[in-house]
Amino acid sequence: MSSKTLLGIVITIIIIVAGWLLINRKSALAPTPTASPSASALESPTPAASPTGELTTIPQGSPSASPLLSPTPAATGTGTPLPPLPRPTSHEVSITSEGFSPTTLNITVGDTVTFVNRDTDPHWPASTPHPVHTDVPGFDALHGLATNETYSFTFTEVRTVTYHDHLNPSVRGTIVVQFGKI
Ligand SMILES: [Cu+2]
Repeated sequence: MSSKTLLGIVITIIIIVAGWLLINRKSALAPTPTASPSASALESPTPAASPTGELTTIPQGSPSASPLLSPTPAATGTGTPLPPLPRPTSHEVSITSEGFSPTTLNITVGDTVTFVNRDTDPHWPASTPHPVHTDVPGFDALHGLATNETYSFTFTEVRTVTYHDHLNPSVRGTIVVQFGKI
């Protein structure tokens, strides 16, 4: 009986001690997270304080820094009317036995024109003059396009471009590259 009672007391003490330790842990853990935010809160004012310290020591740094900051919101303010700026567009010129269609195409600088051979015979779009194709460097399919084959070129200069079918130089076309609307 007495040993059982003793055992019961010991177990009770163990449970109490265990419970006490558990509570202590929780209470010890609880302040830790609250302590770390407060520590970070203490750290954040510190760098904020050091720039102000630099500003007083180096006055040149503060004027250059503030003009840099003020244009940023000004740029976002002007950014609102910017969406109307033209976006590069793709255009298609089909090639048939009758020639290029459309014969004259108006595009905006930066736009891409894709030539599609809709004919059974091969066609070779290339820049003026024949046969060197040097007027618009790079504007040259370099081979006769097979049926349904495409060739794309992006026009980056504001100008009127003339081109032809290298396999039938009398077949010509014009692309008018215009400024984008601002
Ligand atoms: Cu040619």
